[in-house]
Amino acid sequence: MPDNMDTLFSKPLDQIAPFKFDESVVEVFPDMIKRSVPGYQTIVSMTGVLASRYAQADSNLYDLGCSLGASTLAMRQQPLPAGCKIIGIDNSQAMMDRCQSVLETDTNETPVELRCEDLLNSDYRNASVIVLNFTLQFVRPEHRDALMQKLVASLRPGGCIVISEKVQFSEPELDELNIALHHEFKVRNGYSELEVAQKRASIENVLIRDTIGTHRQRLIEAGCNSCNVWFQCFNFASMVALKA
Ligand code: GEK
Repeated sequence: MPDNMDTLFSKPLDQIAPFKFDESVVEVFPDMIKRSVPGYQTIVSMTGVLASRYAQADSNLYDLGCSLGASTLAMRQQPLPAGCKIIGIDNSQAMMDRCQSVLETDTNETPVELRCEDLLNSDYRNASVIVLNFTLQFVRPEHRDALMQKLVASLRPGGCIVISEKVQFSEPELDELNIALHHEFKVRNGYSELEVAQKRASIENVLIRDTIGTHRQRLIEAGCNSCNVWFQCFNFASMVALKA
């Protein structure tokens, strides 16, 4: 079935409300994320490859902010050692309801548990892989360090964390350049200038970017031993951090 086209911001809006992951977003989500996030499909499918490389027998693989389960499915469709379980967490009930029906169409055998809860309050244990694909950016900045400490503490030695984010540049001229390139990317993917402007206004105080340096420092301070940017396009980057 073709994805429903994202037209949420196509008409002029009198008032632009802060962006929420509600039913209207769920309806258009696959189209929205593919046309808005450069490299999304590469990042999701390589998340499966990374998971397969670092997953350990009898451990948990977490997909935080799992939305409709794209990264969960990418992991589930790769060979994984015996006894792995994937745990998908998202605090949007609308996302989780749709995610459940998406997963029901997948026949792979690795067990998946979905939890509709705030990832800040979740219990993490016995992890070998933790994925945050475009999710940490929606967690209030003051909670990010403590969350990462909790996540890395739950990670087994030899495990990995995959974090994909829209990032900020410390140099204003580079930040401006990358925002402009991303804007052009969206226009070339069929969004109008009005749609780009209204979406930006809606998401402005909801999605808060960190620099790659801040992500790296947070991961290392939380107990990871190394961190690599394995994908970057404009102001979108995916990092993998390893715990020895
Ligand atoms: C993908 N990873 O397709 N607790 C739980 N979930 C949260 C929280 C929170 N505190 N804050 C935000 N979310 C997916 C895409 S989308 C990214 C992730 C985007 C959830 C939110 O409900 C949404 O489903 C997801 O994080 C972010 O690979 O839309 O740009």
